[in-house]
Amino acid sequence: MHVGVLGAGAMGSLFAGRLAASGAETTLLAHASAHTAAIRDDGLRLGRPDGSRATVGVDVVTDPASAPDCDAVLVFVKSTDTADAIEEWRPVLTDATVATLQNGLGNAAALVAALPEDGVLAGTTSHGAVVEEPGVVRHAGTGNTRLGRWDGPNDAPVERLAATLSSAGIDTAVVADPRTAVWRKVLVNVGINAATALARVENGALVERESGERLLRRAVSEAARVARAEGVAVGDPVAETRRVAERTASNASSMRQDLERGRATEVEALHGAVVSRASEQDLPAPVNRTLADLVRLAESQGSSGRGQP
Ligand code: KPL
Repeated sequence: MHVGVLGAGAMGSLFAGRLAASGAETTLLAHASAHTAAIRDDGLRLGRPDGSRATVGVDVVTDPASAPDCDAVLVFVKSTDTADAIEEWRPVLTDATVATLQNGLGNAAALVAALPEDGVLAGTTSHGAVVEEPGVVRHAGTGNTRLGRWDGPNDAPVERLAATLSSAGIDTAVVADPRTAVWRKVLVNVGINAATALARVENGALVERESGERLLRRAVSEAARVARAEGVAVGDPVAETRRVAERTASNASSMRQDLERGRATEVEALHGAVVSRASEQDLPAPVNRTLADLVRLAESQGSSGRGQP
């Protein structure tokens, strides 16, 4: 099975590296950057959670016109870039099984609207990864990956993709209801990302300090009411988010990294999406609305306002 990995951020690079290292036919599909040039020239230097390092040869394609036919494409671009990525890489996506493992609400719907519906899978992954410098990615923590067909029952291509990922050391479960998996991950992100980005603290601060604990609980409980109003069974998302904050205590959340580097954040696909879905359900969402506005304000300062590169 030839797997395309769309997006060369930390997670896309990690998945492409693990797949290529396992011998799976893999192509990293991404914009040209110092990172993709370093991977092409010197291979991907992949740090493992146990501290060991390996250099993996990964095929990189930066021009959609030169992309190979792929059986499956894993989408890892930031949710802010989903629509552009679909347009740009449409020829590769049209005939493939396409799986979004991105953060946020709305990515699967954007793919379904643009591509043949029965080709779209959605899911989540909780691995931790960081691009340390161009060509160097550290797998900071192992996690779980879940995916399933967005509309319709799972079938052989879904099982094959999950098996290919699992053989590459990315433990992957096929789930019957990827909407629930996506919402559950969104609730975790809603509880952790904006608060840690705005306060510039590590994830663990949200379980170690009362103020952090309060923010986490309020943001998650409010968003969980929206999920439940949409008919999604979210279990005990506050407890789940606390567990993730504990497990990733020393991590800088992706939103914190984005803000500190002056990059666009995924606020619209997380808190922004919760607020608009809350209003569709006639539910209040003052905590998520405030967090979203604060992140937007911080984002509008850009890198110059924060003194970061
Ligand atoms: O997914 C994450 C993120 O930072 O986006 C969490 C789970 C919060 C870990 O940092």
